[in-house]
This record gives sequence, structure tokens and C-alpha cells, in this order.
Amino acid sequence: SDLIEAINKAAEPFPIPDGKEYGYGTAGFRMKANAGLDHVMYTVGLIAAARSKKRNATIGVMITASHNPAEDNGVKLVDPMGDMLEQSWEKYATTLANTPSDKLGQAYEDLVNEELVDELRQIHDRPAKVVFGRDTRPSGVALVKAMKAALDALKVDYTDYGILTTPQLHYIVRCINTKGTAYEFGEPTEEGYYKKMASAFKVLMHGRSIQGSVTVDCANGVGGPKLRELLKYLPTGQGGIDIKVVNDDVSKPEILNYECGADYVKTKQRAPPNISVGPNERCASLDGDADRVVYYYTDASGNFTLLDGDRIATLGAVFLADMTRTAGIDEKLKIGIVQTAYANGASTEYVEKVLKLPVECTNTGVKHLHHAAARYDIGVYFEANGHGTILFSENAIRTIRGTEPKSPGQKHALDSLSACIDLINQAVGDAISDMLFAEVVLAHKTWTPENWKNTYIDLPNYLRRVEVPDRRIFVAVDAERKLQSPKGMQEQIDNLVRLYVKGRSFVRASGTEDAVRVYAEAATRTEAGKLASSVEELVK
Ligand code: 16G
Ligand code: ZN
Repeated sequence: SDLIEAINKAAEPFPIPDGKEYGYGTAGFRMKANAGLDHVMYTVGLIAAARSKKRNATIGVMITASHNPAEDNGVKLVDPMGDMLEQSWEKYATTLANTPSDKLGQAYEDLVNEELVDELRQIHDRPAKVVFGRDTRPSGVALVKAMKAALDALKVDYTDYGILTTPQLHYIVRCINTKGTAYEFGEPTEEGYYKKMASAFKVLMHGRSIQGSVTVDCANGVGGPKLRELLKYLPTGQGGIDIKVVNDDVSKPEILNYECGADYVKTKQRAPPNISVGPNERCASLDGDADRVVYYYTDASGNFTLLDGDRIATLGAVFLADMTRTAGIDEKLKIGIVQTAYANGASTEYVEKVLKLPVECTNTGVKHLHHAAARYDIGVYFEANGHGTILFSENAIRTIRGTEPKSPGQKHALDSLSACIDLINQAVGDAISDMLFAEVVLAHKTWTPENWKNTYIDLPNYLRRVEVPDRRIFVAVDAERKLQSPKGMQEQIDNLVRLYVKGRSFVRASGTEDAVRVYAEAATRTEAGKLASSVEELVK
């Protein structure tokens, strides 16, 4: 047909390099930007269009490689509510990506026949709408062109939002799709994003003050200019916030994520070398697309303390549990915390034993945590590496916004909770929003970073990356806490773990790199190291 030909023709400039194989991984497609990613982008245009018709809604596309080096890039699809592409569609994304340009028309037609056909072809005839954004990587410009070629071939309506953080794009998608409904999310613009966040922040800060400043390392990525923009909307002085923005130079692509950013701080367990702050001053690091944040500080004797995603989760949970109690609605709302196997054992114990809240463990990757968290009224989810957010169910929103306060204290708690719903990005984990939320909670509790740290003491731990001949033989089950294959290896791990006080260890194949990861924790640093090394020996 004409459409098949139009698709094939427009795909010609974007061939698959010889021998290349693509996969829609944990966070979409990701690779060296010049290694055939333009072909992937073209096919993502096709998928986005089909998905838009299927859902009869606007679909988002975000072009970023997050914390990876500047020469990498990547792309992921965003579903109508601002969440990640439904998993059952990932196979289409992978199939189309691996289809040569001259066969793409037919491949698209196959997808249409499988997903978009009803008796009258009404689904297929629906108009499609796609919106997209990209991080500061220079390769993004050409990648956008490749995707537009597909959208033009299908005559799809689209809006290019230019440079955005990943969470901003997710926000915009959700705003567009909820407009005019009872769950309207906000104005679908960058300015709308800043305004919504700033006004919620002001409500939460009313009558409080934040101690000292917070230095924010933006990984020389998109978070820098966007955080600076947000600052124009935030109050300073009493009830305001003093944010010192550093590593926000996006004019030199090669310094993106270089010796800075959330991934650097989390994996190296140290502050970026170019940051200079006084003792006990709060620092936060964002990653390259600003969907991940970790905190840290250095004390007067030079000891570095990382306050990672587990810490942000527990901080948030403490605050929300207190607030729902004060608001008198704690009986009506079920709060839960979702973690992955990487969560420090001490954080899990703290949530269960001290906060007395349920904890759930899922596979690694935001989409898994997000879906689990959505089953609670207030679902707090964070990966240790700083990806995460807090979800409020429809029941929670109705209860918080519909309860008549009987005292000033109750009113304050209800207003605060209501502002949390707006401050915390409900679409996806958002470094900037998470950071403002953490600042608000610290201000409410008048906690220093040291107070925060002392809520529980992390078990010493190690994370090792092990290169193996074939990582696919490592099949993990039980939320990646146990190995099903190779046969017998789990028993061997269990035998090692038993030798250590508070020992815990697991092995899983990476979803983003050709390697296996070994995690180990134990009561002392030496023991954690020994356990990690002995499990590593098993795996090699
Ligand atoms: C991806 C995930 C991240 C996860 C990481 C694990 C998203 C947006 N990103 O970056 O959440 O922690 O993969 O990587 O879901 P690994 O499988 O290589 O350990
Ligand atoms: Zn990221």
C-alpha cells in the first residue's frame, strides 16, 4: 500500500549497521549515539504513533542516556499517564528496531493488524499525537530528525518540547492526557511544571525555615539550567530555600556526568572532587537527565556520608506517616514502601520494626517499583541509587482533599499532605521534586543531615561488577534475591552468607551492561568485603 511504501522510503537514510542487534531494556534503548541509534529513533516514531492510536491519547518520547557518558544516547517511550511504556509493548519496540529499513512498512502493518484492528479499522484511523523532549547531548538533534521522519511519513501530529529533564517530559504527557478530567495534573508546559512545584513548596514551607544551604551538583546535564529556572519561582529568605547550583555547565558535552552526578557519588561513595562545601553542609547530586538524586555530607573530621534513595524513602515515609496521623486519616490510608534487593538491610529493618510499615521488594528498574507502589494509598518507592517517587492513590487524594478538619493542627496536616501530592511528581521519579520534598521534611523536623543519618545505621556493603563469559545463564527469581540458575549456585551463596553476622548477598545479571552484579552486606566492613569476594569467586 501507499503507507507501507511511504514508511520504507522515509526509513532509507537510517539503515541498521551490519550485525547490530537492539533491545528495549530496563530503561528503553541505550547505546553509543553514532552506532545506529538513528534507525532505532525512526522505529520509535512508528511505535509511538501506534501506541497513541491504541490508547487514544498523547504518547511521549524522551531522548536521553541519563548517567551514561556524553557520547551515548538513548530513548524511551512514555505512556499516557506519564509512566513507562507498558511492558507488553516492549516486544514491538524491539522487533521494529531490528527490522531493516526496507521492511519497516510491512512490520508496521503487522503491528497495526495485531493491535489496532477492530471491525471498522476505527482504532487505526484515529489521529495520533506524540510529544518529545531530549537532554543536553548534542546527538539528540539528529536523533529527533530521524524520529520526525517516521512521524511525518505517518502524518502524525507532534510537538517538539526541545530540551527537558526526563521527569518534565513525563509531567507534560500526563498533563496533556488528564486535561479536563477530575485528575487534571497541571499546565502542560515547562512553566506550568515550575509553578505547580513552587506553589506546593510555599504551602509546605509556611512558617518554617530551612537551615543553611543545599549545594546541588547537576552532573553538567539538563538538570542545571532547569533547576536555575525553577529557582526563579521559589521563595528565598524566610520560608525559602538557598540552593547553590554547581556542575551546571552544559556548553561542554564532554564533561556531562564526568566525575560528578548521582551515579558517580553513589558508585564511588565520594563527593565530586570539584565540590567544596563546609562540614555538615547538605549536598545533593542529580544524574544526567535529573530523574535520580542522592544526598551526602562530610563531617568535621572529613568522614563522608551518603544519604541515598533508601534514606529519602524512609525520610518521606516518616513524614507522611506522621502527617496522616495528625490529620486523623491514618486508618483510612495504607502506606507502603517499595524497595529492590539493593536496599540496605538496615533500612528495611527500620521500616518494618520502627516505622511498622509494610515493605515490598521488586525487580530492579523503575517500572517494577512504580507498579508495586501504585497498589498502596501512599506508595513510597525508591531504588538505593536515587530513582523514586511517592504515589498517592485516587482514594488518598479524595480523602486528603475531602476531609473536613476539626482543629487547626488537623487543617495544617491536611493542607501539607495536599501540597505533597503536588510537590512530589506523581508521574515518575524526579530528582528536583524529590530534593525539594526532602528539604521540606528536614525543615519540618529541624533535622541536620547528621540527624537524618542517625535514624538507622547502614550495614557496610559492597557492589561488584563481574565480567562473565555469558551473563544470560544467571537467572534470578524472588525479586532478584535468589538465583535459579546456574544450578546449585544459590545453595553455595547461602552457605557463604551463613558465615557472617547480618550477612546478605545476591547475584543478578545487569539489565544495562554485559556483566553480572554481586551485592554483599554484613555487620562489619571487613566481613562485607570478604563475603563479596567469596561470592564473586563463585560467579567467575
Ligand atoms: C536502569 C534503570 C534503573 C536501574 C538500573 C539497573 C530506569 C529508568 N532505570 O538504569 O532504575 O537501577 O537500570 O541497572 O528504570 P543494571 O540492571 O545494569 O544493574
Ligand atoms: Zn536518569
